[in-house]
Amino acid sequence: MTGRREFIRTAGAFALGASALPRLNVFESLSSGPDDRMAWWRDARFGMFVHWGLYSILAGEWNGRTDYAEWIRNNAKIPLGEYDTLTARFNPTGFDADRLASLAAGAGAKYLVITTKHHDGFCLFDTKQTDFSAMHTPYQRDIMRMVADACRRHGVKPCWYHSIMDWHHPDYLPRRDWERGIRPVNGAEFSRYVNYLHAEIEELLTHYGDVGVLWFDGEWENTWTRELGIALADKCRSLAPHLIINSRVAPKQSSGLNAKLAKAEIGDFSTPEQEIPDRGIPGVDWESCVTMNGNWGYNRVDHNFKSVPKLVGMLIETASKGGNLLLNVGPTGEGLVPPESVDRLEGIGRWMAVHAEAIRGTSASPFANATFRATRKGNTLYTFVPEWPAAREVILPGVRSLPRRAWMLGDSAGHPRAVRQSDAGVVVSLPDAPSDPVCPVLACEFSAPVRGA
Ligand code: FHN
Repeated sequence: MTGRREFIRTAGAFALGASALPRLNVFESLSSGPDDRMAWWRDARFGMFVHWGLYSILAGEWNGRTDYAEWIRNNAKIPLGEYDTLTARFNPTGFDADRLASLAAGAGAKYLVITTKHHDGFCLFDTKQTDFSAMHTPYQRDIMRMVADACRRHGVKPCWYHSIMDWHHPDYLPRRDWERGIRPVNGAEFSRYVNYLHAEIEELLTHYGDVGVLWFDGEWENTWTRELGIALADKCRSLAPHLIINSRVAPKQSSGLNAKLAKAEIGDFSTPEQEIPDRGIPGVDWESCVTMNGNWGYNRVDHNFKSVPKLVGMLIETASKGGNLLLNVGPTGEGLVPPESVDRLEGIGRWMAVHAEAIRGTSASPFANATFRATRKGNTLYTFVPEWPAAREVILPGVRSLPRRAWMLGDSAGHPRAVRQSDAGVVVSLPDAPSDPVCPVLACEFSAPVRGA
């Protein structure tokens, strides 16, 4: 790390070799050493998030209100016993793990993070710790087994989301405010819940082969302490030394903006939610998780889906700022991926089929104030041109060395783009028509690695 920090402090130029120029860049991303546990994850840049569970059966609706999703048990104040009757209706015969994994692979996602247990406490896997699981429903199948095997068939890393907060386990505290009267605490022992949590994590990390990431959540209640977070992380690392753990294994150590931009103290990466930090999080591994519509869990009436260009734009934005994007789908109660989500995954996949090299394995943009987003990899700089400039050219601000080669990704003939020097920087000409309907990408290969300021 020091070498890297040293370079940044002294160089401050998007140049090749030694020639220094004014400080160009505040974005920086971490590069991976050969045995770096994080290497595959940093290289991937793009994963799929899957929120699926008992709540998916209700599809966001309760007592006439239709604006719920995975928080329906709490937000609709559904008593425990009543909610548990949903297990008798959990029989997602339409669920096809290969379909899910191939949708992820087809979109260009290299890992898939699926809810093994969300806050409602329902487990989608074959656990010996509770009967509140898919094994004790008409479905009687281990969904984590199905997903792990299917992911491997499609070259996608299986990863587990697991909620620390648990609205079902009798020893989990605190109770929901509204259920204190109907669900007394008497005899509840939080330490017993912690043992339960550890036992389930052991099952999840030892029964399904290599798991890429443990994506914890629900760590914000006052019963979950930093010490418990450290103990859980240690447990995970002892069971799976290569595992990547997110920052939410432990409660945030700081509040407000600092917390959002803070380096994960105990986990391996920070997790901005529904946002992409303005300047990324320099020097830190981070991953923005976002919904495709307005909900994580399935909501039948929520058709407010982001467009393919918007979603591709978010993938470009996270990569250009040195982070990963984790894009969510919420399957239905039958286990089907909503058609709007399928359309968007296939649309992103069409763009990634041509442009993945400008996302995967890249580092953050070397430019601080450019009017466009960029990524870099080795000697190549990728410039994203969603708005086709009338001048049919791109200026690489402050760049003093002419690229050896410049071309549009996807241009099968690889027509070289003309380049010239100007006071403002290198100017690269663009073809008359955009090379891609969503976001054309200009590639410039230099004679030396493109390094940040
Ligand atoms: O409460 C959860 C929410 O349901 C969802 O799982 C998101 C996904 O990151 N995390 C929590 C809210 O921060």
